[in-house]
Amino acid sequence: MSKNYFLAFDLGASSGRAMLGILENGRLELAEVHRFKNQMTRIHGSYYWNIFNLFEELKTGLKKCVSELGIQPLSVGIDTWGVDYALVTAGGRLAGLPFAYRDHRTDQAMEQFFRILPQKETYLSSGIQFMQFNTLFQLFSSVKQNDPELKVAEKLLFTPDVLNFFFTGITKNEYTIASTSQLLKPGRPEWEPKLFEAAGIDQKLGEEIVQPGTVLGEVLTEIQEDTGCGAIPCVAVASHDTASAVVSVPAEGENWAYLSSGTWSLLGIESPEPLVSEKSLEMNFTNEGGAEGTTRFLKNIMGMWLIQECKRIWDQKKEMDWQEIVELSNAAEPFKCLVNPDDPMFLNPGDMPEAIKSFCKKTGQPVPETKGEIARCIYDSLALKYKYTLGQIETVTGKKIEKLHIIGGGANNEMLNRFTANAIGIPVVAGPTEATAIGNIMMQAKALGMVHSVQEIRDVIRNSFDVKTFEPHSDPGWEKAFGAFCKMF
Ligand code: LRH
Repeated sequence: MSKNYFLAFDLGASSGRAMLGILENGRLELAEVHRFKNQMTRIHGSYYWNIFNLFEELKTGLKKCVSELGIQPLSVGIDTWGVDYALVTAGGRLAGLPFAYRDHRTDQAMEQFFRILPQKETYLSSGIQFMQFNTLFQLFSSVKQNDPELKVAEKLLFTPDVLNFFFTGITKNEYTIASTSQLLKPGRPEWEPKLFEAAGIDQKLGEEIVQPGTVLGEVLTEIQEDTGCGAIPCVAVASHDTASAVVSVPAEGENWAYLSSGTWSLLGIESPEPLVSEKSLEMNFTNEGGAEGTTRFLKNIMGMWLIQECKRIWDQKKEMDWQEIVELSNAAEPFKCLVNPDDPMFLNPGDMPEAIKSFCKKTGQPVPETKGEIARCIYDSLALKYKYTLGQIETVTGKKIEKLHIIGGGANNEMLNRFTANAIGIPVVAGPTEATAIGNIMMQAKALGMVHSVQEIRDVIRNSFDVKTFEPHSDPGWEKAFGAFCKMF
């Protein structure tokens, strides 16, 4: 069998990549073609994404693939973070720059929204975890603020949908990314009119929803001219990054959970149907759409953002590397103080080390002073939050989780993998770290008929990438710390 090449565009909140996938004889290899920085742009106190720059970077990636590597990929696919969107006018132009989800305009949006549609009804109609930045609340805030963009908007496209539109001229909403909006019915690729109405937006904004693994169409002639690629198809992959990551969990059998670990920690299970109940509402779990009609029943945990933001602040004085941060925290006293990583004060505090200190002070704990103590507090708290969340999943499903697969860049942190295994008391299987790009590539391969199911995709992944298992070691320190941690909720 010959080599089959696919190009994945994988965009995160802090960086983006063009990754080449080479599929041959049931094995996948990866090569990074292009990497670039992504960041929110602050203009007059509001935060935006520079979507046009991202588009240019994707084209640079495709161009490098064709001209520097001499490879014409069979197709391209795009995955990005969730919830953010652009509004498109009748003329096919964007109505303003897309807001970034950490923008503060939604700080009070949920409470105001629940006065129109009560919280319980909103949850039962959508099955989605309440986060102030969900598209539903972003659009509601725009209505409240009388944003003129809404008056000229004809279509609502999520970030990967917008980029697919720039590449192909086709305006569709891909299911997994649309499911992060809190505008769909639970577990179904259907808009929920009640939610549009309560937000005060026109349901006509929603486009046709396509399933992951759909060939959208060929890339436009202008893309071919700019990059030197041929008339290749653009595939709507599982275009929410977490959905792509879940596709590439190298799991077999049942009773496993995944933790997609990056800026966010997404901890959950793959469920054949949505789990929407008073219990899941109380625990504030989400039911996002997955490949092949599955539901991603999971919890969005604030994740590595906390430590990434500390590093950003520390770097302003003197650049640090990750190894140094891990070593300092490993040497620091364990469980000296703990934070709830999901406290809203950590969403975008500006100065994260100060926010961590102030949480500890506010909750009557010793205040971490050194970088090592702050980092240790974050890592301990994350491992404990994973334990807490796994317990919640077990309560809802009535099943014991026997293994946790950690995928994504966070799986590189061996210390945290060790902490997590010890905290949760079951084995942690770490890898692959390139899960989102792999899921993206393999859904392209599926769209082109080279693999036929997610199960087959996972066979290819097990065949292609090494994983590392961390067995739990019993440590009474974790149980004791967990007791203190649970008191925060
Ligand atoms: C992770 C992620 C996550 C949330 C957040 C906004 O990158 O997609 O699943 O939706 O970004």
